[in-house]
Amino acid sequence: MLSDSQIIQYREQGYLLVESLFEQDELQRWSDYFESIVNNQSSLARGMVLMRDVMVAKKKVTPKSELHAVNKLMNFEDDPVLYGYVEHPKLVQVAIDLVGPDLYSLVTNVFNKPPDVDGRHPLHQDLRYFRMRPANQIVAAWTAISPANKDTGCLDVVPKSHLGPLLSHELPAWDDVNFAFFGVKNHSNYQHVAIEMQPGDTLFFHPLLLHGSGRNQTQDFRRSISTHFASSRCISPAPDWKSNDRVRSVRGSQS
Ligand SMILES: O=C(O)CCC(=O)C(=O)O
Repeated sequence: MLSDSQIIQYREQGYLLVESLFEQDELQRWSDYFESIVNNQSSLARGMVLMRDVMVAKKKVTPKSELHAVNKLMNFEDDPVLYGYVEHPKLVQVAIDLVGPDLYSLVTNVFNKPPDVDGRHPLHQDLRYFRMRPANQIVAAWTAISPANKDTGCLDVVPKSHLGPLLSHELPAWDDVNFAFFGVKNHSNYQHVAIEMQPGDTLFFHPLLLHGSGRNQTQDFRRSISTHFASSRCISPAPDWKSNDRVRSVRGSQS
């Protein structure tokens, strides 16, 4: 259960860092399983997509291994191992504390920022991708599997930016922009803070919070696992957002 001061911090700043929410063995299981999918030792669940980094796709970089080629795995709702993250009682409890009970998951990702590529993600607001409202009944969860720091390309956030409107987005004028990495217009004008995290730490953030991530300047992977939750009270224009093929009711979220 979150304390009142943690909930106030989330409401005022637009994000909350919960340290050590997961154990090392849980993270290892998800990480090993992710690697086994990339290395073709486990199969892709229905709808799962492995994304290659754009510099690898353009052959500007020759990856040292298949793991060095992949920047994310999307849509793991139908994978019981990885979806165990979304249904983890500790994660669900924090999400309930922030947006209320009866949750649905919207988006799922394992992020695998590899070395030797640009890999930056410009500042953006996730609400751009969601049809349901209100925004304050949606929350993102992003858990570090490996150390996320300024060297490996941790998340950067613009505190309190969730108090403003949904802004216009465009592709940044960089040479190598990964698929659909839209950023807010004039993204370099915003003052952001780096959120350095140890494995198991989890950042919860509001869908209007401006956030992005820098380049991985190390030879390690910066790996994380992430989802978004929305309350069943959210509504959307027809068709109902809950009828989307990737949306799932989160077991155990009624409590
Ligand atoms: O993991 C990252 O580098 C960026 C993730 C992100 O921006 C997002 O989940 O919206």
